[in-house]
Amino acid sequence: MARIFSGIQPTGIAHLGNYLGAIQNWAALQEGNESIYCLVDLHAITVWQEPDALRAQTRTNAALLIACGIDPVHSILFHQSAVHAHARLAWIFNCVARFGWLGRMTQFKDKAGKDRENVSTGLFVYPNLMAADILTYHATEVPVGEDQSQHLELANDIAQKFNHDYGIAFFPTITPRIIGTTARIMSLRDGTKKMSKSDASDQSRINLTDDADTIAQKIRRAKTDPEPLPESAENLDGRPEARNLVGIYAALADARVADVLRDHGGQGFGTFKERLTELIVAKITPIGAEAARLAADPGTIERILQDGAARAAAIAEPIVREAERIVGLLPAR
Ligand code: AQP
Repeated sequence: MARIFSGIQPTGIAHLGNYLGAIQNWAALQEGNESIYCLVDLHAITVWQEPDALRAQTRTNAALLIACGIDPVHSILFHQSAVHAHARLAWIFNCVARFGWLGRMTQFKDKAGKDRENVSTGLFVYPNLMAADILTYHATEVPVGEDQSQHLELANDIAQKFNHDYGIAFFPTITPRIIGTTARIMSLRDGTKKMSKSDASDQSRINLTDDADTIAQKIRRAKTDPEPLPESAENLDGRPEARNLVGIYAALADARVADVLRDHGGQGFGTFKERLTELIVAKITPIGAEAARLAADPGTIERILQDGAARAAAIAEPIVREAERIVGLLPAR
C-alpha cells in the first residue's frame, strides 16, 4: 500500500483538464492506497485572489472532488493552510533548493511572463512548497498531469540534497504517476495553451459545474480549422485544436486516438462536436449536480475539511518536527 499525495489549487473552478489529467485518477487510486488530497490554497495566493472568491472556490472544489468520487472517509481531504507543517517544511526547502534550479522551472517562466519584477516571490518558490506538500507526509506516489513532472523532479532533487547535506536518508524518492494519453488538455480557444482555471476566458474551458447548455455552447464555439477530421493520428500534426478535441473524445470514451479517427475521420467538426458534447455532458453534468447538492450545506463541507486537516496533521507533524530537529532547530516545546 503506497501513500499518495496530490493537490489542486482553488484558483477557480476545477475543469475538464483537471478532471482528466488528475482527479479521475485520484478517485481510482484510493483503492488499496492511503490517499491524501489537498486544496492547495497557499499555492493559490502566489497570484492575486479575491479573498471571498478564494474561500468560496475552496469549498466548491472540495464539493467537486467528493462528487468526482473522492471519499473523505477513506481518503484525507483538507485545505493546505489548515496544516502548518506544509509552510514550515517549505521554509526549510527554501533554504535547501538552489536559486538556479527554480529559475529553470517552465511553469514559473510561463506564469511570470516577461514582467519578472512584479511577480510574487511566492510564485518563484512555489515548487519548494509543492515538494513540502508531498514530503511532509513521506508520500511516495504523486498522481499529476504531465505539466507537473518538472516540479516533481525538483522535489526529488530537494529531497536528495537534504538527505546528502545532513547525512541521513530521511526523505524518500517520489514516483510521479503521469496519466497516459490524456495527460494534457488544451484550451478550447487556443490548442497550444493548456486548459486553465485562471484563463481570463471562461470559453476556454469546461468547468465541472457547467450545465449541458453551457457545455454545448462552449464546444460549438471551440476553435477548429476548416479541414475535416483526418483518418490517422499523424495527420493531426500542425492541427493543435483538432488534436485537442480528438484527445478529449478519446479520454472520455476510454478509446485510443486512432480508434476515434477510424470512426470519425472524414467528418466535419459540426457532427463531431455534437458527439463530443454528448460525451462531455454525460460525464460532467452528474458531477456538477452532486457538487451543488453537497455545497448546499457548507457546514458539512467545512466539517469534512476540518476532520481531514486533523488527520493530515497527525501524519505531518512528527515528520516536520524531525526535519526541524535534523537541521538544528530547537523544539517549539
Ligand atoms: N489542462 C490540463 N490538462 C491536464 N491536467 C491538468 N492539470 C491542470 N491543468 C491541466 C492537472 O490538474 C491538477 C491540479 O492542477 P492545479 O490546480 O494544481 O494547478 P494547475 O496545473 O496550474 O491548473 P490550472 O487549472 O492551470 O490552474 P491555474 O490556472 O490556477 O494555474 C494537477 O495535477 C495538474 O497537472
